[in-house]
Amino acid sequence: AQESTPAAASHPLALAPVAAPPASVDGFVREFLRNLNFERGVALSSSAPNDRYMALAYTVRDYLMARWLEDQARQRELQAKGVCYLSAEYLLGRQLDNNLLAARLTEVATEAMVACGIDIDELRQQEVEPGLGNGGLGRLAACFIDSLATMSVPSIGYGIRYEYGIFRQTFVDGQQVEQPDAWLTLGSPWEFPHPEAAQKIFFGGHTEKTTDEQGVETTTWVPGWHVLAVPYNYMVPGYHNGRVNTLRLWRAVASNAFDLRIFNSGDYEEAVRAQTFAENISKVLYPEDSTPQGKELRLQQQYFFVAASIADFLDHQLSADFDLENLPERVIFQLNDTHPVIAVPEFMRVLVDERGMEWDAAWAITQKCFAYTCHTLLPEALEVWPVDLLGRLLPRHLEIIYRINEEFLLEVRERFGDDELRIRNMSIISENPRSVRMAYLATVAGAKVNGVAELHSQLLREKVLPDFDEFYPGKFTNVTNGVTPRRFVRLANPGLAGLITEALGAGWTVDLERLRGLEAFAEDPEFRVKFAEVKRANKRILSDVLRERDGFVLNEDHLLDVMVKRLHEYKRQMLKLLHIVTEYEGIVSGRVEASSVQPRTFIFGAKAAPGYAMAKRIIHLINAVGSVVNDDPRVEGRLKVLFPPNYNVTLAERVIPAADLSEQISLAGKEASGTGNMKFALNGALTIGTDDGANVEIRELVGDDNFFLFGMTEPEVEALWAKGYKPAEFYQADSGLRRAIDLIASGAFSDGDRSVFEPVVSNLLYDDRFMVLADYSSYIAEQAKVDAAYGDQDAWTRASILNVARTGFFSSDRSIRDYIDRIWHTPPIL
Ligand code: B1N
Repeated sequence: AQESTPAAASHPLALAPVAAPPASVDGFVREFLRNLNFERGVALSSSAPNDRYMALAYTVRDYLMARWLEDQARQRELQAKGVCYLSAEYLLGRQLDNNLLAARLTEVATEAMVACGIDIDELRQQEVEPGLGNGGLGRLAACFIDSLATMSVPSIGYGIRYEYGIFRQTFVDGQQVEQPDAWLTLGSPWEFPHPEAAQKIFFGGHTEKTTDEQGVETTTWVPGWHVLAVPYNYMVPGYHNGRVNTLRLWRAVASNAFDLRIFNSGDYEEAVRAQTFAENISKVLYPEDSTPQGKELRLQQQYFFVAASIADFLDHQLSADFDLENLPERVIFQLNDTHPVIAVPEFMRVLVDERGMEWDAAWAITQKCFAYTCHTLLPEALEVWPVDLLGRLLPRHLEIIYRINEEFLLEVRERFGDDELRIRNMSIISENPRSVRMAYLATVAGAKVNGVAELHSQLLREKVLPDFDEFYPGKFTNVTNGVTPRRFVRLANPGLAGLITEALGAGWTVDLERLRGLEAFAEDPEFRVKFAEVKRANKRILSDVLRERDGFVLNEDHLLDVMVKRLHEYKRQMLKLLHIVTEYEGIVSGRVEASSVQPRTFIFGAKAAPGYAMAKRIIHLINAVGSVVNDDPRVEGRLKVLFPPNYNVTLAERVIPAADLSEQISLAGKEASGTGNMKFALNGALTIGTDDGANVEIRELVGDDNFFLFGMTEPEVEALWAKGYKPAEFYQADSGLRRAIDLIASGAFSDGDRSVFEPVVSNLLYDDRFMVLADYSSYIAEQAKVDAAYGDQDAWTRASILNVARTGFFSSDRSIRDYIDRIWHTPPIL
């Protein structure tokens, strides 16, 4: 639009974006057929389902387009303070339903498809979800951009357009096998590529210092190579507010100039190789969750996307005459974990080297323009980059980091004297091997640092960064995570959504605290019946999905006990498994009458990082236990273990609304927040959980009577470590635990081969870093209470309603409000 010719701009039709087509069934049908014919080049009669899906998606876009163009223009005109959310991951999930809902088009589109003789459900199934994230951190980013749009906060999400998202998980003989996630192969109707707006991103080379006549020293970076960053824009429509924000994901493309040089040398193969090398940068999402790999390509990805994003913001979002001194009143860059932290030295480099600003002025601005969210407590999960790697890839940035560190440590000395131990502990550079601690760099640079749940933020201050908390009073804060009620209640659970609207009216979707109004309905027997019917209907829907998808049979009378999350030892899928094996062992040993067992179906969903051997063995064991338990006639079908492969957002939307029991059983002090825990509670599952992450806040809100608490508290965990933890002692002391572990060790789940799961067993007995055995007896006792409680269905339903009524706090709209109040200070623009 900025570059349109005067002639084009003077045409009366060109003065504003083309209006949306009429929001009628007829209008929709026309637009759909136009797209099918003109964009897909097919007639309805000869179209494939993918053609129809694409045309439907294009049609939804067409309805959003005018608003999107207007909002982009307005955001530039107003120059109001806005958020640049920098995240290496966005786990978006399918777009079609979300965008239909936001644009109030669901009914019109459904009727229009009926009029065309098309089953819209079949088209929904066509969409391959963009899985551009690993788990909670990436899904949180997706919830946040939804809330930012819904709350009309000026903002833009920046990230990477991975060609391959999180791998597709399959099981072969019960073991995980990863397949590439080729999500782009059938086309991607939701994105708008802009190759003409590509940014050059430089790497490598060396720096040179020059001193002018006045003795002023300047540094220039002479890079060794570069790639192009091509932006792909996605619409992020707010819910029913007519706003459409932007998510901008960068794709790496080889630059022509670079290729040409090699090509001219006559080496064609080398030219192609160079192209492949460049385009590798956005090829694949690293599948490690909470465990950084420290690979060079990963650092390339990180720098690639933040450098492109900063340049994009400074070059294209600011008005031409913008005075950079005023940046803190104009933008806040939110760092989603340490992955984008290289943005800090990049921002300094741009201000000082490219824009000629004095170092001190630039640093003062930087310290106001960044804020950092930490998502972990696991020390091994805090990213560090070896200095030699950084120096090779980004020599100028390493110099800048050194200077930031030097001046920071000088300040520390001024305050605390030459306390060398403290200095060493606070240095951004650690020794052996010399590395940059990215969390420290983010903490020094950030205006604010936040954890993601109350307990996590407290432990972050007290255990992980205590010296920084002391040095920077007021810098640390908390923003408890949240989830979007649009996707995870309205779309995932239409039955419940309808019931809530019937009871409370329509406003709850954007004001989730209104769910409080359901407390009164918990006492209404008729409402409880309806509520229980919704849960049952959701189980039926899940049952259909699992039959179709995996050939599983789900008994809808069972208590549905669900543990879905990444496979990680700290999350303790093994504890869940020991419970199942204990129940099974009780029956087959004859100590427990099968007919007296509360029928339960256990559902697992979990991907393991491909290089995480123990996690993969645990997956194997879950499948092995499942195949033995499910087929043993002595169990009389009362225990079932289902592990659908490839758990993702799409499956979550079916599993969560059907669940009775939500498993949130991490070792206290290890799960930063959790967000699945919130989704389950909002959909009426009761939680069995430890005092960890946001479980603490869930329990406070729903009340002790409506939450199954077990296990050690974080201080108790600390005390047990201090005293000396010997898992074998717990094994000796509890006969149920002994029998369960012995059964696994006996080869009962591996055709008598004791070696297969020996590493899992000995890890538990002799190491057990996450204290599974220490919490076992408390977990088993609490599960007995779950069984008893489920026996009184009406009381269970009441507790379930109270879970929904009291967890409105966990809307991501509230999280965003907290970010605005405590960190961003970016008022919504109305
Ligand atoms: O972030 C979520 C939290 O709810 C979870 O408790 C937390 O485990 C999760 C490196 C991570 N922390 N760290 C990561 C992901 C990918 C990666 O490469 C670390 N994910 C979390 C949202 O706050």
